[in-house]
Amino acid sequence: MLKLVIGNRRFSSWSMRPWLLMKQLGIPFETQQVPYTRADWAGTVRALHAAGTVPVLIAGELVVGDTLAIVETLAELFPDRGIWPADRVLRARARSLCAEMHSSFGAVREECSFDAFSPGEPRALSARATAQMARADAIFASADAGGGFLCGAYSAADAFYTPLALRVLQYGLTVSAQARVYIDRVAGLPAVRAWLAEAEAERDWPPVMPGGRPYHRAVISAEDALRLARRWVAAWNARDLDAVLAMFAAEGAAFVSPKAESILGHARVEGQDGLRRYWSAALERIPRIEFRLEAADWDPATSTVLVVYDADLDGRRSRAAERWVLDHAGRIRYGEAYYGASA
Ligand SMILES: N[C@@H](CCC(=O)N[C@@H](CS)C(=O)NCC(=O)O)C(=O)O
Repeated sequence: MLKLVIGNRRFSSWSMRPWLLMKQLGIPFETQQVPYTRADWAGTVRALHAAGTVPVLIAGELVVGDTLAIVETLAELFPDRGIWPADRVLRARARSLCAEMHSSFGAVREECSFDAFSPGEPRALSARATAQMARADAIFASADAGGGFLCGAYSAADAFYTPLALRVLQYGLTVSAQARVYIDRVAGLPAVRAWLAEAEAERDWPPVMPGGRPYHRAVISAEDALRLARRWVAAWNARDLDAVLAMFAAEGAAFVSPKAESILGHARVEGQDGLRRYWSAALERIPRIEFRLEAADWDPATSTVLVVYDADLDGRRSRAAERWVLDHAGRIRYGEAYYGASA
């Protein structure tokens, strides 16, 4: 089975190209992801291929880096899939377009770096990037006249231009109506939709990237954060452990609390089973719980809710706060409890 090593779907436009091509043309392969937030990213990728970039294609003894070489290797392995068009004129055009993508469009790439979560707010471009987009526009618009794709049927050329087409949507770039037809067509392809859906679901960590950018799309509104906090308070006051646990990620949830430290001997509790054990033990020791919510502040940049409340645990009252980092599904992936002065 072929293996394609990729970076994060949210950011890695180069990884996207051969992945789309193989999916769209029905070539079976497995994906191995090396997430960018992994501490040893560069070493891991370099161990596979000395260039140290993704994507890398592994096909038996062949280990191929660089998208152009990957596409040529795939065309050799699967000569009947239409990776390059059968027609020699179209084939020459497809090769030329792929090479142009590989060597050009640098200013657009720099000014509008590929980000599947970018919300489409219009961005002003430099003169260089504007000129490059005019060229891209002509390429996109040329598709409409033919079979709907850039070189007849879907080929490597379309896979190569899809990330640029998506940047138009990610950064609200102005294009001609004809170019837009092509952009919407490729954006709606099943392989593209699958890539973007998986980008949403990628559970990379930490939630804030180096430089402070959030990894996850902001998943809820400020009102939702308040609703979440109210549900949480109601669930604890009702001693409804299932309802509390349902607010935490099904996998990989973690919670840190000084109370866990005193009950279990360690402050950090992991996973649904660990949380259930900890809170069951806590509920046994505390016959009466009464929480009163004071505030729930939502920070969309870090997908974090800060909950401030009064905690009455069997008559012992204290000011308290919890910080919850939400995952892409709006569940608590990481929580931490802080206890303050007596209320
Ligand atoms: N020319 C290469 C470019 C690959 C590339 O730059 N990939 C990016 C991810 S989209 C990467 O690995 N960057 C990490 C680095 O350069 O250290 C190709 O076509 O595959």
